[in-house]
Amino acid sequence: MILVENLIKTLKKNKINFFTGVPDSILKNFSSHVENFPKEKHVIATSEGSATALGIGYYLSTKKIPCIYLQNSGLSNAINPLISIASKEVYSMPLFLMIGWRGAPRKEDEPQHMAKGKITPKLLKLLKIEYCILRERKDLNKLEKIINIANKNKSIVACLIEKGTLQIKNKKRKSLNNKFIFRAEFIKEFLNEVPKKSKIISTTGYTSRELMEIRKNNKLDNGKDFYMVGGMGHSSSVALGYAIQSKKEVFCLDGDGSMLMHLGALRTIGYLSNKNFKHIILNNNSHESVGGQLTTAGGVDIKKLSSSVGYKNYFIIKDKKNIKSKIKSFIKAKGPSLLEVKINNGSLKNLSRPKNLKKIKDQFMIN
Ligand SMILES: Cc1ncc(C[n+]2csc(CCOP(=O)(O)OP(=O)(O)O)c2C)c(N)n1
Repeated sequence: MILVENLIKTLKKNKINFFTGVPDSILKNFSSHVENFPKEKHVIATSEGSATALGIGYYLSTKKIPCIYLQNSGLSNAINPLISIASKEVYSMPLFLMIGWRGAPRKEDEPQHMAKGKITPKLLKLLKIEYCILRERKDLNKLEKIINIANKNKSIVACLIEKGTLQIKNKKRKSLNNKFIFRAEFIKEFLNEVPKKSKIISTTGYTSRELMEIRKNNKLDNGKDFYMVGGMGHSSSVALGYAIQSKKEVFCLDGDGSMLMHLGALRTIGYLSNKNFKHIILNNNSHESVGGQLTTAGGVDIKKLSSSVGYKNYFIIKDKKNIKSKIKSFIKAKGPSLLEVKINNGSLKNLSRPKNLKKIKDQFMIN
């Protein structure tokens, strides 16, 4: 166990004062410590690639090492700027990566995390990124050594952190918003209305888990689901790829964090203009699945955004008032259409996780 306060103290002692990244559940106590820092000290990025680039900019501007934090699944988003800009063979820049290690050996985790967890140390070795594993307080010495190496060699270094390692002294309580509808309430209404033969592609985290749970518990079997247990930010592109080749109605159940991660996909959707493409953004202005850290979706006018990239229709649901008729209108309208659902933070308890993934895929692919 390591106290976040001690981790931050060690980083500060070693002149690391700027943090940028994409939130992760393993690092949520760390997030909670840095979340209110001013923008010169902390930036929540939309993707791990952007976080790396922000860190590179910070280094160019200050000559100091940035801390770039991420879940190991996002390491692949970061690899492009890491290798093609920051690596020793290119510009040789000192960067420090703090990586939440999902699927670490001997820790039980979901299949997508086990797959990435197993190769994470190998990937770092391949990328010639020196790393240490932080498990207990004395490992903070290893952290100092790694940072010295980054400084001396102008190189990228990393630490891996497993589930349950980071604890915090002063836990701040998050206030829950109750103004809007809950995700689960919307999903249930939606499943009641969705056409029988439609296809639903749902994003990473609670959205896919709630969709699966609500179907199961209420025996709602209209439409077939494909759960994007990984590949955060890509569910709309998967849905588009399907829709282009099909006459079926295709629905993407997306999150605001996920939408922002690969925002460019929206323009491809608008540009291709498939009538059967229907996009639902469940907007809670946060990364709820990994601890509720804010996204920057709150300041986005999604109506204007969607029309400017070429969507044909925009709908909004904030509460249960007229929800059935609003969902019906959205389903009926010719796409590409976007339905923004303003939701509260708060999810169903004891959610199960999609397990038999190959079976889920096979069932989805049956016409
Ligand atoms: C590439 C990548 N980075 C980070 C994560 C960790 N992660 C899983 S769900 C999630 C939050 C997604 O936020 P949003 O799409 O708004 O959905 P919500 O959790 O609020 O339902 C994050 C950051 C991940 N799975 N993949």
